[in-house]
Amino acid sequence: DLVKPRILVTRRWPEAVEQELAKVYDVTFNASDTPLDQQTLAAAMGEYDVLAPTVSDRIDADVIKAGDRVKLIANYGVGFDHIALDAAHERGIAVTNTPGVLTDSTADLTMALLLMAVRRGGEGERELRSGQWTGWRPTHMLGTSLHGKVLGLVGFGRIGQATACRARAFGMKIAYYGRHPVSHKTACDLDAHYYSDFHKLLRAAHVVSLHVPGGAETRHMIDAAAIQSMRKGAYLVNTARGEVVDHDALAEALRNGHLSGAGLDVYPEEPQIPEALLGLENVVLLPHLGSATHEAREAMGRKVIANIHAWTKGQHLPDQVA
Ligand code: 8YV
Repeated sequence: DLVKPRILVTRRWPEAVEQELAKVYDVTFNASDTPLDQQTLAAAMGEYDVLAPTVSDRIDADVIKAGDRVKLIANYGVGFDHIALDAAHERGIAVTNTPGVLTDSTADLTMALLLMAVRRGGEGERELRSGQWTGWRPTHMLGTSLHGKVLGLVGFGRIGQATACRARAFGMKIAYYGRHPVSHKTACDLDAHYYSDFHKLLRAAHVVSLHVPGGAETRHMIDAAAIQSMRKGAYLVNTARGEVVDHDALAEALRNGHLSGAGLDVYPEEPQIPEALLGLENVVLLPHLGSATHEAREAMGRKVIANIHAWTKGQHLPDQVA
């Protein structure tokens, strides 16, 4: 206890949680506005006891093998597809994440994107700001009503279920695809129809929303064939991970009218936006804002801190993923 564990936090956090962490440990925050490069991350493996990265860091096997001081990777975020878990496991490095505390904020943003997409919010704002709005008329910028429509959730974990509860309040019917049906009661006690067949779920849904983890298993799950299975005029919403979607296939379907619209918060190589999407009116593009609320980002910091505390005391790690 004489020597405080050295912790590297790869990005600035909200001030309150930075202070909470710095009170107890020897903490270095990356003060710059840009992520650390691979070389710096690799060097850090030999210089710190704990690494607290974010989605904007690629903690690949090369980084993990570059040093042997780090014993805990306490990720600030729920998704951990940017961390090479196998390499961490091999080296005896524990990995934790921050589940639960960003569920509501991410489900809120999913609904925002969904509503923006079906009611053409982005398009309308662009028209107005560019001085092109000529006034109210009965057929101006008509969208799609949600009542009675089917929301097809791909993945029905915490965020998928929280999105379903919100969509129920808009009168949507809920269907989902996942490896297993969910047997427990969801937070809002809803009726949700389980499809064990992914393409059947796609055919049933007026809006498809993605809530699966990223990584090799889900890469391009929404490809040209999947989009072909979606109803003509359907919408796609993605607040999960960018690489779940083949964006060339998506852009083509948005262009040729097979899909009416899409709402995206995540991209395969952030902060790059797939070029083909930028010129399309019927896609709403947000800059990875899913968990971007004061409440969630502070709670995420507190979860990271709780995992670090447990680790320093040799206790069971509350949110261990590897
Ligand atoms: C986080 C996210 O802000 O938690 C996640 O998986 O995608 C975001 O909402 C990000 O991961 C921070 O690391």
